Amino acid sequence: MDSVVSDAASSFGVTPLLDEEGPVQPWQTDRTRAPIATKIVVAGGFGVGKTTLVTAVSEITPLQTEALMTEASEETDDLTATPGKLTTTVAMDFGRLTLDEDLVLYLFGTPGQQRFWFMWDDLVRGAIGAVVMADTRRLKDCFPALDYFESCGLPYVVAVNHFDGSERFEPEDVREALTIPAHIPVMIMDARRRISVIETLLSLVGHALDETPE
Ligand SMILES: Nc1nc2c(ncn2[C@@H]2O[C@H](COP(=O)(O)OP(=O)(O)OP(=O)(O)O)[C@@H](O)[C@H]2O)c(=O)[nH]1
Ligand SMILES: [Mg+2]
Repeated sequence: MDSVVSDAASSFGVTPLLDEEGPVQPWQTDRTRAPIATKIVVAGGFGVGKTTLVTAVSEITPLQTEALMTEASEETDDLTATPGKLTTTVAMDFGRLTLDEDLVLYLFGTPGQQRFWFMWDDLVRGAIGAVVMADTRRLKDCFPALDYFESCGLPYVVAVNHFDGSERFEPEDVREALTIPAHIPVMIMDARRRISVIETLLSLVGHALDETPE
């Protein structure tokens, strides 16, 4: 792990959780079928559901670097949209998902708060693409992530995490509001539902393949 990340994790008293990998799968030892490992970044504004997404699909106990939020951050961290939120990511989330036995996705969730954005350059290194999460109640929070991936040229998809009780919009409405180009997938999803997250990740993998020169 990157030293910045591990330093940050230890200084916040975060304990990486133990791996629960289960028995070795046949494809893991079959040398003729080496799985392709890919790195995917999950980004978006504060409290949009990045940690929830990684946790929903990871087949290993996800590594989390959550720190309790205190009154000290009251003025910077707006909890209006997520009143039940008690913790925030201070370094990264990490999880793994095997798709189709030959494709392993390593998921790296970014910290949402602006004061931790200096870690993004390290987190995105080697990634094939990014999921930019958005919440329609605070769409502008995803602009920094969109700008970041636009400027570094990393393929991305936009995943609108639909929160219960918030108004439901069509993907095309969100595309227009965020001025997302037509070739970039925009989808409405639920970060808590594994199947919904897998659809989002498959769409990113397909999009990244389309965007990457042969
Ligand atoms: N109703 C609903 N709540 C959600 C959904 N996704 C996440 N939440 C809740 O919203 C809060 C924010 O989730 P997190 O996954 O911690 O958000 P995050 O983007 O990782 O936050 P930071 O790392 O602090 O930026 C938590 O209290 C979740 O339980 C969703 O799809 N629907
Ligand atoms: Mg988080």
